[in-house]
Amino acid sequence: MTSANVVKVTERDGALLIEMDNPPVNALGIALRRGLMAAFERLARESALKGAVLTGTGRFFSAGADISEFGKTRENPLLPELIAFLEDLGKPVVAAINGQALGGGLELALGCHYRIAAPAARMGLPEVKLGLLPGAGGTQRLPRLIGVERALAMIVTGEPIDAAEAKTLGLVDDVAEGDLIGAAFRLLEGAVARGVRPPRTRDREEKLAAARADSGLIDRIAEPLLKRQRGLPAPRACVEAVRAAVTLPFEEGLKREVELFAQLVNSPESKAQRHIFFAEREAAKLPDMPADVRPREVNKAVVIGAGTMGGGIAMSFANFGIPVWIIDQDHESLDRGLARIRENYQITVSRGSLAADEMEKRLARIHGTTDWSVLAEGDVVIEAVFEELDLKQRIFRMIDEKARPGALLATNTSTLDVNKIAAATSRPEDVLGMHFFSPANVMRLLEIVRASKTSFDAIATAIAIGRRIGKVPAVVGVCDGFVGNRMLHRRTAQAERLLLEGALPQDVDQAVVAFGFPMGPFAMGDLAGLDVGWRIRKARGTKAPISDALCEAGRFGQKTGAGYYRYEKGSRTPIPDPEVERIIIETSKRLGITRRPISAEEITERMIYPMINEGARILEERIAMRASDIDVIWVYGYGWPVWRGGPMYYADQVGLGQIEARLKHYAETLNDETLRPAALLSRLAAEGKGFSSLPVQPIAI
Ligand code: 3H9
Repeated sequence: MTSANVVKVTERDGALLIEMDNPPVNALGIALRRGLMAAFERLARESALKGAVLTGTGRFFSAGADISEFGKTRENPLLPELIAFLEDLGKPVVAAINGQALGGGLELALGCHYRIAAPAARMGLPEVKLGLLPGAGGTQRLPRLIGVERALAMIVTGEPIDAAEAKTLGLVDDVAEGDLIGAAFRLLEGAVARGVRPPRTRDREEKLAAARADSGLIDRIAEPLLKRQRGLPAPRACVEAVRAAVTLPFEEGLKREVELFAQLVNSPESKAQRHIFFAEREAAKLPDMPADVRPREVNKAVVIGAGTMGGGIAMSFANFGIPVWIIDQDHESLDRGLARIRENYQITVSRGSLAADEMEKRLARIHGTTDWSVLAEGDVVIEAVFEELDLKQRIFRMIDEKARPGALLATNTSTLDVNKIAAATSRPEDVLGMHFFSPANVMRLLEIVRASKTSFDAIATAIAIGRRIGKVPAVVGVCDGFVGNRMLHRRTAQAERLLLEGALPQDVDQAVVAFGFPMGPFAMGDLAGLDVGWRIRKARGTKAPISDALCEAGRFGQKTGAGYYRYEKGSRTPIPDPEVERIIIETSKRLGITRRPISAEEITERMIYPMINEGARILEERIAMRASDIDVIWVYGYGWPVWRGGPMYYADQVGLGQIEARLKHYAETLNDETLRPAALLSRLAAEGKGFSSLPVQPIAI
């Protein structure tokens, strides 16, 4: 891409219109930076030119720096220099913010002398979500425009604001209804006519006054913001950079920002977060999908089953404007399900995260019925009933009879064979798994399970639906538990063993939380309910001695006020319980196991490494296309800390040799064959390679 291709410059009435045209998002890579610099230099050079309007094409002003350039040698002009040149140009430049202006894109607009936005524009500094801070002057210029309090909130949370709010805060001078570029040129004309020196954001000091007069202000504002960010380096650095805007002269503040940015860009946390950014976008790309495949049109959804899962799935559709029917076999379950949906929305409204009228709009999109004929209405039908193959097959026969030709038919099974479910229909090419995670209206992961006869356009449709309802789709193959739960089972087995060998639930949970998960496996078990697994084990004839013992004692988790922990009435805080300790010790004794002290290090390794080992097997079997898909599944479905980049990425950082050695050690000392290193893991370890060296592979069907 040459700079001439990505920047269009046209002359209009003695001024320039500079358009960034670097699809898909106008990322400020080297070609765009050079093109902009050339345009700004021309503006400076040609005395007949009185100023310029800078805008973007498409939905984006600019989504910021080109993230793929980080960690490589970056070429001049760098973004901070480009912006400094623009700000000092001496001729007015108006940013016409046509769409999203994010990160370096917003920083570029902050360097302009005036800003005008389209009503649909959004502006934000999301660098913190990549483990970074705004490194092209954003931490110095934004507080000068909107004050320290709001600037800190935007920079530390990374959340964007809309055009109306930007106007109220003074981030933009105006919002243009209608012709944005025309309005931008009128603004430019007015500035030229006034003949004043173009105002530089760097010179505006008045909004820093409050923080300068009160040395404790920044920390008071920052404290609640940082609390939510789990002690990560980037949010703290964001605060330090904003502090520099207040305490140092502009140039020195900029220097401090650059220093902090350089530290962060090389930090393991940011590298992991950037890995996940790209991995998330790869996880729905199939190497064998023909380029001309298009998703089918979807305007209406049908969900079968008004249970917790079905309700959450229906809410996901309604939240994004898609009307949805819920079918259940009896009125009572249906009414209970619909009431639960209303209750869930009401909780969100009472927390202030949803307006009451928006709740009503969403509820109005959800219809309940016991009449199976509405199956014919659905462009997508999602079955979310009990995990019983017979039942699901019966339902799919009914779906096959009634659903319209071309409808996408999905099962939300988390364990069953999607091929067997598809075989119950006369159109297995339309059938796949859409595995949502609980609570389905909140969790972002969507495992899309490709069965052996699923057509490409069915998969493309499921991906498109997933994106439309705010999910992160990852396409996987058929096996017991698919990718996420199959790996989770390895962790659960070790967690149970650790209890038998000498640990207590709180020891295991603490190690897992210290690693970065929001919750340990036992607190999570209590939240989900222990009785479900107990029932499945009884049906399958398998055992988990401690969990079984707890269930036999009526301890089903939070819902009974007791599980691996006890709970005070109305509280969700787990409290270690001597009664549980007694049950655990007794079970160890009954099974003839001598308990021993177990270190936090051993717990962490046995919580993490067996999952990585299972991930390797999953790759061997071509259930996943890439190691990074597994990372995405764990980050978005199971709370794996994003700053550790997912299990397979983490494994590469630790070194596969080390992981292999520890697994061998545990397999031998614990006499546990499930811990034997997978062949793929051993091969890569022997070659000194990581999972990231593996080429993308089509899913085995
Ligand atoms: C920064 O600015 C640092 C500065 O402060 C300092 C510098 C010195 N770079 O997400 P989509 C690609 S840090 C490179 O599917 P959407 C993306 O990979 C940056 N590539 O579309 C994908 O590629 P592919 C601060 C980028 O409409 C394609 O564009 N900015 C970038 O769902 C389409 O993306 C951010 O953190 C990028 N900056 O969402 C914003 N952005 O098609 C990051 C996107 O090959 N970006 N791509 O898979 C986003 O949040 C979303 O992409 C966005 C669009 C909301 C913009």
